[in-house]
Amino acid sequence: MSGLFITLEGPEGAGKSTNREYLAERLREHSIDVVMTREPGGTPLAEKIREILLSPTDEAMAADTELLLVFAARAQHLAQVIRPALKRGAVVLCDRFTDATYAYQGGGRGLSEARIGVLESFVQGDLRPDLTLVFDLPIEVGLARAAERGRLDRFEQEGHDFFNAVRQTYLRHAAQAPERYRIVNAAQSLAEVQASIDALLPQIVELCRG
Ligand code: Z5A
Repeated sequence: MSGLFITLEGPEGAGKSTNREYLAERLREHSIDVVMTREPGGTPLAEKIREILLSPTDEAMAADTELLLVFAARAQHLAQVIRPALKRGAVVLCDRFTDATYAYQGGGRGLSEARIGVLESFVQGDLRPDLTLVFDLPIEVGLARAAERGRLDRFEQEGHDFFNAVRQTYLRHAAQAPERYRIVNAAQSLAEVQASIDALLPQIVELCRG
């Protein structure tokens, strides 16, 4: 694989989608071939799985069901979008990936990292993101931003302890592998967050150029 795989992560309302667009524009100014995508989803079939994952239901979804659906969507996304894009040398900017599984199904739902790791190896082989930007902010700030959009999805209906575990898992993973992760303070104004991205841009462009 010759492309570059960049993921954007963080708790609810951290600004991943907004800043994915911003980063894509900056990279395109350097004539870099960028593919923007997201998880769960990124293909028509994987987007159907996303709908199942996000829709509130009367029947509680078992944590293992949630985990397997996340990886089922990921297998489809990898086959249809991510691997072909990397193969042709593109930069893939993906809004959430397996770090979200460790954060939500691991930290949030309490599933073991060993169990998640088995599926990670099964579905991804040795493919891992080259760079992960973690947009970090106090959970109350992120949830307030998400709530402004109106109806809450199945994850957004969780409580404080769940989101705190999600955030702490991201921060722990980032601390364990600082060469792969960059933490962006997402509690700042949008202009300040984008200035932080601008500051990272030279090293990201250098990575893209290999
Ligand atoms: N999930 C999982 O459980 N396991 C997995 O493996 C994966 C996912 C891959 C859907 O993801 C859910 O799937 C997710 C985890 C689970 N949980 N939920 N819910 P998602 O990424 O689609 O959902 P999300 O995190 O809720 O997305 P989001 O709320 O849209 O967040 P965002 O993309 O980080 O933020 P945004 O859309 O760019 O911005 C949100 C709002 O804040 C918007 O109005 C912006 O204009 C505003 N904003 C952004 N930045 C700022 C700043 N700096 N200041 C002020 N306002 C701002």
